[in-house]
Amino acid sequence: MDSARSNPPASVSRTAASTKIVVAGGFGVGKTTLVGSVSEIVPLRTEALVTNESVGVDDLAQTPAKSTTTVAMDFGRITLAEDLVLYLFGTPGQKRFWFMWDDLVRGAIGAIVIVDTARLDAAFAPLDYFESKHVPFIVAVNEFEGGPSYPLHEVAEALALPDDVPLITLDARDRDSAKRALIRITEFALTRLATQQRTA
Ligand SMILES: Nc1nc2c(ncn2[C@@H]2O[C@H](COP(=O)(O)OP(=O)(O)OP(=O)(O)O)[C@@H](O)[C@H]2O)c(=O)[nH]1
Ligand SMILES: [Mg+2]
Repeated sequence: MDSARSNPPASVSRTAASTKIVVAGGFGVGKTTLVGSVSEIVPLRTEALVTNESVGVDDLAQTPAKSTTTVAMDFGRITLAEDLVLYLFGTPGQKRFWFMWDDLVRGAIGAIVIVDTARLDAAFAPLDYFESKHVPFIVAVNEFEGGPSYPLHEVAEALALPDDVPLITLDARDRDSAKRALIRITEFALTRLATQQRTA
C-alpha cells in the first residue's frame, strides 16, 4: 500500500462534502476490481470462494477463471476534488445476492453499470434496476483482452440505452481509467440533480 492511498490530505477530510456512488453490473464484470483500483483506503471486500455448490446456481460457464465472488459489498473511498469525497459501494453480481442492492443504493447520487461485451445480456437486469429506481447511471464497457470489441453505438443499440445515458469504455484495473468513470458519473448525477431542482 502506498502512502498516497493511506494518507489523504488532512484538509480534505475536514472540509470536503461526501457523496455515495454505486458500482454495479452482472457477475464478474469487474466491480470489485474497479473499487480496489481507485480506492485511497484499503477497500473493504466481502469475497467468498466460488465453490462446487455454485455450479447450476450461478452462471459460471463464461467465467471459468473466477475463483471468488462478492457476497455482500465492496467499499472504498476516493477524494475526487479538494471539496468532494466519493464513497464507493460495489454490489454483488450474482443474482442470489441481489436482495442487498436496495440497501446499497439507498442515498446514492448515481451508479456505474459495468458491462462485459462477452456477456451483454447480463447487463439488462442491472440497467432495468437503476431505471426503475430513478437513480442516474452511466454504462461502462470493461474492455477485457480477447473479448469481443464493438463500436460504442452498437453496444448502446444492443442494450437499448436511452440517448441521454452516457456510455464509456473502461479498464477496471487502471486507476486513471476508473477515476475518469467516477468523474463522469458524478458530473452526470450532479447535472441531473440541478435540472430536477430547476424544474421542481
Ligand atoms: N483482462 C481483464 N480482466 C479484468 C478486468 N477487470 C476485472 N478483471 C478480472 O476479472 C475478474 C472478475 O473481476 P471482479 O472485479 O471480481 O468482478 P466482480 O464484478 O466484482 O464479480 P462479482 O462480485 O463476482 O460479481 C477478476 O479476475 C479480475 O482480475 C479487465 O478490465 N480486464
Ligand atoms: Mg465483486
